[in-house]
Amino acid sequence: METVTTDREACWLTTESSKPRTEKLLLSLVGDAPMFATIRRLCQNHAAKFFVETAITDRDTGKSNVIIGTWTSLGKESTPNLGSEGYTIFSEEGRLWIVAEEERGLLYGFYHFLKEIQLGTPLLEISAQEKPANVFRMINHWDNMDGSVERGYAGRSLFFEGGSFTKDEDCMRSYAELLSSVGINALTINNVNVHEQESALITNRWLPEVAWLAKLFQEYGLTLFLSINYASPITIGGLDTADPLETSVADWWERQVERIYGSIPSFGGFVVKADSEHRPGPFSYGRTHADGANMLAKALKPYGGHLFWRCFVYDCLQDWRDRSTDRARAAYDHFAPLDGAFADNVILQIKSGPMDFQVREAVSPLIGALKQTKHVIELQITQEYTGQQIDVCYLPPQWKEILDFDTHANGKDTTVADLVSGRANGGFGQGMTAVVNTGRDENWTGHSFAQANLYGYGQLAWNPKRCLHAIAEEWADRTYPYLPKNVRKTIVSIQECSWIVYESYTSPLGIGWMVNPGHHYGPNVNGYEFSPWGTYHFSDRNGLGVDRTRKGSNYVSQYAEPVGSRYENLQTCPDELLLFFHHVPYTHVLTSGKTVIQHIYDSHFDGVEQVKAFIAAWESHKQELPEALYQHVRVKFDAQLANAVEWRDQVNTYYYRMSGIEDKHGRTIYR
Ligand code: BDP
Repeated sequence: METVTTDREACWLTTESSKPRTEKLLLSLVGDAPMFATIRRLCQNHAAKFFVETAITDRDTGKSNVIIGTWTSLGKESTPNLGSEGYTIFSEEGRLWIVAEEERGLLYGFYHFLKEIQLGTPLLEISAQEKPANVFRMINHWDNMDGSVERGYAGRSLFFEGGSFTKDEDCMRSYAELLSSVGINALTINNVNVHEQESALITNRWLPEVAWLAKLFQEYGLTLFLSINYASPITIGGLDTADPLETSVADWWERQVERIYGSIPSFGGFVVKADSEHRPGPFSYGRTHADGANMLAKALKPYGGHLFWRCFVYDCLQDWRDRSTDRARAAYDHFAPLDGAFADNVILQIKSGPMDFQVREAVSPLIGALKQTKHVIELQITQEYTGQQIDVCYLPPQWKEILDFDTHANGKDTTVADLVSGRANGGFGQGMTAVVNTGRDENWTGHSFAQANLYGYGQLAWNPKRCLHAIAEEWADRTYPYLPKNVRKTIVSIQECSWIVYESYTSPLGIGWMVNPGHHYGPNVNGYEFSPWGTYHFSDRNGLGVDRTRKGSNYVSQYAEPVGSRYENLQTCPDELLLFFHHVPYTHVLTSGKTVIQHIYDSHFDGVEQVKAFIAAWESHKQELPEALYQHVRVKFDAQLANAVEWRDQVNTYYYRMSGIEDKHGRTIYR
């Protein structure tokens, strides 16, 4: 078995100090919170290196300059209610206080302190009053027990290899630190596509290993969940059905859940992908998704467990037969009618867009349509459709656009962020989850710059209103403190425009899907055009795009008004989503004033030039960069450029041939 490398390359948490501080750190941990063991370790591993000397005591000797404790243990009067994860940092009588209601708040308070220490803030100027916007700030691993990672671009699984657990404690602790340092508080460790091997994770064969991991993660405020196979009663239980209304099935699940909680009292619950892409589900028995989910939720309920039930449900074997078979409609069509029918510990997990993590999609209309059902939004940090951690594609700007989107679900100013956090719907929004981008690569994420996507996800899940630029700068300052300021500035500016650059050389105007089937990297204009996945662009000699208007699939009607009408109307539909909603001629004029065909040519030529500009900027700093970092990024950039050129040539050539219209700037289109 391959060994897991624990000697990790720098990331935001582990970089050395470039400007050591002149103070001593005399830290008092007051009280008996079990979390203090974690904080002590974090202090020794990460904070101590910034100070000339560090000492930790377990009571306030009066000499300490930083004191950590709950309001109760410190005998202090509590400030405004910041909940179990919130914290306050303030200075009083020449000392710094990190205080919270509960111990998880202390952990996050300590991370905040650590961040400020890294950034060079004077000790007594550190001040904060924080509480997370979202209950769940979760990540989903798509890891398999053979060590492979579905849609993983950062090496093999951190958890599994060769059909077993890697069980590398140092690596697991580093990883738990990485996640909790950005406020992530829950995770699944195995793929939503649960194959035979992983079905056994809930059996006694593997429960001790799962329990070991769950306990370790719990020390960092992370709750462990498992993805389960809906058909487990058959595949591992020896029953001949998984019908949710069969008593034998419900009893079987109750027994499994009882056993799991017997070994893992902190267990979070299950994540289920059912009736989707060949996975089993309640449809096989003529039952609804509410029937399926509620049966499992009932088993989890006595232990406080949650059931995350994914809404990524569509028929992947049908073609576009009529308007009802538009794949974009599927999640809403399946789940909106079931609003209110789910148990209160079921949380529906809704992909951010109605299709599947494309570089640009409309926001899922199911978010806002659920008024009486708990739900989270699901994002994709792993760059399946966005460059696979070869191309730079910094995703927080995409997520921020989604979170700021006004659904009008309860009238104007009902943003996605307000819905998923529960602020706009009386707590039915339960937060955010995302398919993560980490693996066993030394830098965790394949491309070092891709670390920023995990960082940004954590920041936005904690506070969706945080300034994007501040997040990007903070990540760069913490990750590359040894680089001159101007180099960090270059990195930040590359990151900040990278999503739009990626969009410009790939599929145009929201049309999506022109990727190679299967692995999803690189262009293949018709790769998905003639297969039954529901992913079409309908290009012909007259025009292109998907008609989702009232005359087409009527998908627009799933939105609250006036959102639906804005998309319906060619004049008000935003350019970047035009082909997601409309089938138009090549000569259609965008609000930008360009024709669609000219936009396609221009954006593809520009996209390649932008990647060349990234490379030129990187080269201009060659002397200031350590050789390893210079090479690492340069190699990726070269691959990105080759990819961008291929996209440009295939897409432009294809549309030149389809439309017969010349580029008005007379550039050479590969024919
Ligand atoms: C798609 C991926 C596939 C996943 C699926 C899902 O290509 O590997 O299984 O999403 O979310 O994007 O279930």
